[in-house]
Amino acid sequence: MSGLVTLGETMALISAAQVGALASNRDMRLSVAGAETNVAIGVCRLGGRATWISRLGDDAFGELIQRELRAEGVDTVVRVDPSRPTGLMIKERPNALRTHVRYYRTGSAASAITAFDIDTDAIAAADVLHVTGITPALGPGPASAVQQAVDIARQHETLVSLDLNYRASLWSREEASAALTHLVERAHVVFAGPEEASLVVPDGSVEELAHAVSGLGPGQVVLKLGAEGAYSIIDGQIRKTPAVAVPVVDTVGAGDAFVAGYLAEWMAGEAADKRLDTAVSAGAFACTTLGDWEGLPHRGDLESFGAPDSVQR
Ligand code: KDG
Repeated sequence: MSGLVTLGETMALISAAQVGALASNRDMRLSVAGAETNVAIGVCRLGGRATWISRLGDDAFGELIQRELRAEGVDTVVRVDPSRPTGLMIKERPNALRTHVRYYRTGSAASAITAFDIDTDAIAAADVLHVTGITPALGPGPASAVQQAVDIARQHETLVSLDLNYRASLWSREEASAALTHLVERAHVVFAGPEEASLVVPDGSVEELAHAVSGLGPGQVVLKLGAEGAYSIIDGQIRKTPAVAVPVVDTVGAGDAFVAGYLAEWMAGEAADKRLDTAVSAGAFACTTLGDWEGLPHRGDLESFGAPDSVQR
């Protein structure tokens, strides 16, 4: 096995179909959501291979998640736990200016992941292990699983990629700071927004943050700046990559698209400029559609992206 291996929780996602208070919104849409599987799907759509390690409940949501991932070409190493449910996330737009996310994931099957769930052979044979700051926030078991996965990756020279992905509703900044600093020190590639970077280094300008994160050890530090593009320090070289301007429909999942674009190109042997160009294009493309992963681009999408508007007949 090669390609990317990731681990973490993927939940059923119920989204309100219309803008307005959830309590009076009758139309809901069922899908799936998880930062790590978003990256795995993104890599597969760009022509790479990806494997996801996790636990799911023995329920319809778990079945839906497995089915969607299989349909997207993601390999799964999943333990089905009959005693715990699959996690659930509800997404509402109380008004046109706000998206609000609520988790029902305490006690979920994935929150009981342990180091024993880690597939050593898959990580040893992989090109990249991708982890996020969400998994250690789920509890001591998932935190130890991430550590174990990183240990195995480092022993086998598998690239360790970390997206800080801070989720304030899962843990405090203090808790996150200690756990994530340790992970940053052991990662080869780190992705973060500026606010997330300030969890692990003193707050400052984008440049100061990137240099400070770089000083913790990772050879590739990529700060995601949304509409401003990206600021990176890769093998000591600083780059500012402009964003691709698009009409924004939904930004959720754009960061995962960015990471998928970067890592897919790294696995394809591409140089840093190409990795970053694909990352910003994939992130922008994902903003043009609704959904956490549905708008992740295929190769063909990126080739025609940026071309003048067209009517297809
Ligand atoms: O990165 C997008 C994610 O926020 C989403 O898909 C769900 O993994 C998720 C989380 O924990 O917020």
